[in-house]
Amino acid sequence: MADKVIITCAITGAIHTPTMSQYLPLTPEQITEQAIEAAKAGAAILHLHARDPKDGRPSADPRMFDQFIPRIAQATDAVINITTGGSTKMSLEDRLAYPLKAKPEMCSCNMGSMNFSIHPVARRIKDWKYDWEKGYIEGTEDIIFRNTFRDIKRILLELGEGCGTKFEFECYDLGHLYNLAYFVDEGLVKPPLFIQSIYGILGGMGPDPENLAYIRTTADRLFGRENYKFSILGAGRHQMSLLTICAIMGGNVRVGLEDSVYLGRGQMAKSNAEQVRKIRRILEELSFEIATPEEARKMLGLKGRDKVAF
Ligand code: KMH
Ligand code: ZN
Repeated sequence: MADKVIITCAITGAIHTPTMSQYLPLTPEQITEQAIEAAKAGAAILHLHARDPKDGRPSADPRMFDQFIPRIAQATDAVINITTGGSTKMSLEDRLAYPLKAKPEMCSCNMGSMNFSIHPVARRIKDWKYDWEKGYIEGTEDIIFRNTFRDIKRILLELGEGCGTKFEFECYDLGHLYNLAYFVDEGLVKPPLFIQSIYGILGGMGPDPENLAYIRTTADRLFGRENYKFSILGAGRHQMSLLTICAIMGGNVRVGLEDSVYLGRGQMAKSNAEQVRKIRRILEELSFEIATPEEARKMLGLKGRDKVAF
């Protein structure tokens, strides 16, 4: 029997800024409310970043995470997945501060250094809500998202071995699968793996369906299909169509305002839950079943909510 489909919802991220959507959750209250609603709509995993509530800029401050992670955990049984990517401007030290404190069941782990840019979007925006946004978005033209082998090793050792945290391996390019295979060979990563392949970020793979097939067959060859769960996210307007293809290929899906602020062509998503409900509707029409948080824990070999520190 085919696996049920795990829906991950990435609630706010660090790519979009307040000007890009009035619905982007910024404050602990907004993040809490949208995360709970997304879980109720069917998201088994909630991928979470923090922001400064004063002006919505990305934050790595553990005091910010502390204002919403325990509240979300109390209200839902969804798997809490905390970013270690943070934003491209943060140091690894900062990116790891809250994950090491919280020891969650799952964290993201970005599998290579790369250009990671959204600067062309700045040309289309005339009025910015906050001062920091324009420079932040334009500045991505000249930024490297740093994830060296040593950085990744540190995450795997300190969070993986040290805290029993498993990872959402964020792979933006074919080479990132080979980087992951290197760490499997080194014995630092053990199955089942959760591979989140990413399409449509400027600096990574484009959103062509052919790339999906190529990544899937390469992952089969490198890891063996029985040893990993496949998931994808499509940035921006490619989100829903790529996710549908991925499910048909036996994979899992990630939605959320972190990856796209749209629901459909020219239509803003009014909440994260709205995107969860849309992909759920599509998948259920195609006779896929949606995994509960407990089923996702089993599929991904997670340590369980009773072993986290929040
Ligand atoms: N925003 C995604 C394209 C992370 O948080 O570690 C990548 C991401 C990175 O979610
Ligand atoms: Zn993220």
